[in-house]
Amino acid sequence: MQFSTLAISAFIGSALAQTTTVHVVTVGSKSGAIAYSPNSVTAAVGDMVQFQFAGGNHTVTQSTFDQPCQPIAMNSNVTGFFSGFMPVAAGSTDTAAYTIAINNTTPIWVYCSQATHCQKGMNLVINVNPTKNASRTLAAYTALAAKASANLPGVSIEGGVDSTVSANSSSTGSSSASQTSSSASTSTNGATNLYPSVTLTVGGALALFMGLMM
Ligand SMILES: *[C@@H]1O[C@H](CO)[C@@H](O)[C@H](O)[C@H]1NC(C)=O
Ligand SMILES: *[C@@H]1O[C@H](CO)[C@@H](O)[C@H](O)[C@H]1NC(C)=O
Ligand SMILES: *[C@@H]1O[C@H](CO)[C@@H](O)[C@H](O)[C@H]1NC(C)=O
Ligand SMILES: *[C@@H]1O[C@H](CO)[C@@H](O)[C@H](O)[C@H]1NC(C)=O
Ligand SMILES: *[C@@H]1O[C@H](CO)[C@@H](O)[C@H](O)[C@H]1NC(C)=O
Ligand SMILES: [Cu+2]
Repeated sequence: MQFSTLAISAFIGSALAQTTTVHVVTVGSKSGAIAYSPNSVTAAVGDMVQFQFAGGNHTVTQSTFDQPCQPIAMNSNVTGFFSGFMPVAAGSTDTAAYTIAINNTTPIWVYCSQATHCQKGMNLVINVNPTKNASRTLAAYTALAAKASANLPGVSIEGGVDSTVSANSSSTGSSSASQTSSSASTSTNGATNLYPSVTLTVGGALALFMGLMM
């Protein structure tokens, strides 16, 4: 399985360091792929999954297993997450990213709500658990998706944090503070953000910590 992990070191002052594992998923591609890569992620509680929009105009939308191309809030009491549409301009060097926090190991089913991408198999699972229910595999989700009569976006953009990662230089990402409690900004130090194994430094942690102390 193609599987990338970033280590984030969050420094609060110089006294305390904390490491968070970030699983990177590439969304689309410059050549027009209608896919998430990888499309199955295993993540522990406290990890993050970062979707990096590499090309096209895609979304990350959470659904139930049974209704693959509908936002999860339509079919359950879970609010879920929706990245909104993330068009990538031709020739852009910065990559928009959308990062979610993993709060439990319940399987998370994800689809792209652009056009018929959900039906075409632009689907992903986090923490698939066929031991718990053998019917609930990614292949079965994709088979249900293929039969969906409509592909619906989320009602509002929520559940994750937006940032920007740069493919070729040190850059500072900005996060959207309203979406999760993790509002530290990130910066990359490498040129290999799409298939990375780099260390991110969470520069905002100190400011956040100081803010909490006031
Ligand atoms: C949400 O639904 C689940 C069952 O699907 C139920 O166990 C839970 O109590 C519900 N939570 C709320 C806040 O209604
Ligand atoms: C991206 O897709 C959405 C939904 O189809 C559309 O409304 C929006 O105009 C698209 N953006 C670009 C820049 O093509
Ligand atoms: C397993 O998943 C299928 C598909 O969602 C569902 O119909 C079935 O009720 C589930 N079985 C159990 C034991 O939860
Ligand atoms: C995890 O919890 C945070 C804070 O409540 C929430 O914003 C986020 O959407 C949750 N993650 C998932 C995958 O539901
Ligand atoms: C790096 O990005 C800048 C814009 O941020 C761009 O002008 C430059 O061409 C890029 N260099 C490479 C090697 O991609
Ligand atoms: Cu798509």
